[in-house]
Amino acid sequence: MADSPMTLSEHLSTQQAALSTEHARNVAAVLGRIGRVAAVIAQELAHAALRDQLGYVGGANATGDQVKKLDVWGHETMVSALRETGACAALVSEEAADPVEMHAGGTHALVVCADPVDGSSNLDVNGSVGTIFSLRPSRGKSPAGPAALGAGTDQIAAGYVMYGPATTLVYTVGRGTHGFTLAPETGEFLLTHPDIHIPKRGKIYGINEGNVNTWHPGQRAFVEYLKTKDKASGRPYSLRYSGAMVADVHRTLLDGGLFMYPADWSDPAKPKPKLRLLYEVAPMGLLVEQAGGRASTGFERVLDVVATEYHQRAAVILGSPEDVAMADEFYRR
Ligand code: FDP
Repeated sequence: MADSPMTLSEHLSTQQAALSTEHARNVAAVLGRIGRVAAVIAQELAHAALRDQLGYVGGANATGDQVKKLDVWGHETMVSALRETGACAALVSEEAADPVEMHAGGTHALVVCADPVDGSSNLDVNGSVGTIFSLRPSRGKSPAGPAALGAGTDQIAAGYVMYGPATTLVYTVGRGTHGFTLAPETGEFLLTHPDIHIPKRGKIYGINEGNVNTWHPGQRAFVEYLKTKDKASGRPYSLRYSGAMVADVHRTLLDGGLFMYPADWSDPAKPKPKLRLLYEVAPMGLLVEQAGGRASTGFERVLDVVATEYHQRAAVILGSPEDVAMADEFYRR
C-alpha cells in the first residue's frame, strides 16, 4: 500500500468524469456523507451490546421482516444524514413502506435507495453486517420517490459498507469498483482496494443450502454440479455462507466464485424471491459488473430487471463471469 493512500473524498474527485457536472457534485455530497454515517454506524455496532441496542423492537417492516432496534436506529440516522446533504430528494429504505421525501431542490438531486443495516440476523451473534446503497437520478420529479422505479441500468452510483473486523466501503460510479478501509483513529476511509477485478472463475459458492427443496430444478442441478468432483474444472467448489449479503458479496468480489439467493419455487406458478431489488440486488449487480463480473436472476441480467414497486424482490446469482454464465446455462437446460 502507498505511504499515504487516497481518502474517499479525494478518490471521488477523480471519478467526476463519469458523471455530469451537476450530478457529480450531488453524488460526491451523498457518498461522502454515507462514508461519515458508516463511521458512526460502525461505532454504534461496536457498542450495541453495552448500550442495550441488540434485539427486536417488536413488529415487522415494509417487507415483513422482524425489525431490530439497530434497523430502526440505522434508518433514522441515514434519514437525518441524507437530509443534511441538500442533494437527496428522497430515500427509499427497507425500513419505511413509502419513500421518505426530502424535497432537495433541483433537477439533479438524487434518490437514494438503502438498506441501512443489512443482514441484521447476524447482529445478536456479533457477525458481520452491512449497509447497501444505490443512487438514482430524481429527474426533477416531485414527489421524487417514484424516480427510484425503473431498471438497474438507471443507477448512477452504488456501494456497500461492511462492518467486519475492519469497516470497508466499496463503491462505483460506473468507472470500476473501488474499496476503502476505515482508519478508526481519523474516521477517514482510505483507498485499499483500487479497481477491484473479480477472478474469471472462483472456487467458492455461497447459498442458503437449507432451502434446496424449494429451488428451481436448474439451480439444484447447478449446485450438484459445483459439488461434484472433477479435477480438471476445479470441482468440488467450497461452500461459504455468512448470512449477511454484504459479507458474502464482498468475499465473492475479492476471491471470485458465486453468491446466490434463488427464488422459492415451491409454487412454480408464483416463484418467490427473498432479496430486495432496489437496495440489495440492483446495487450489488452494478458493483459486480463494474468489477468485471456478472449478475443474473437465472433468466436475465439483474440490471435489466425493472422495478415497479419499492420493495420488489428479485432472485440473484452473482460473481465470477464464467461461473455465473454456467449457472445461466443450467437454468436454460
Ligand atoms: P437478513 O434477513 O438478516 O437481513 O436482507 C436479507 C438478508 O439478511 C441478507 O443480508 C442475507 O444474504 C439473507 O437475508 C440471508 O437470508 P437467509 O437467512 O434466508 O439465508
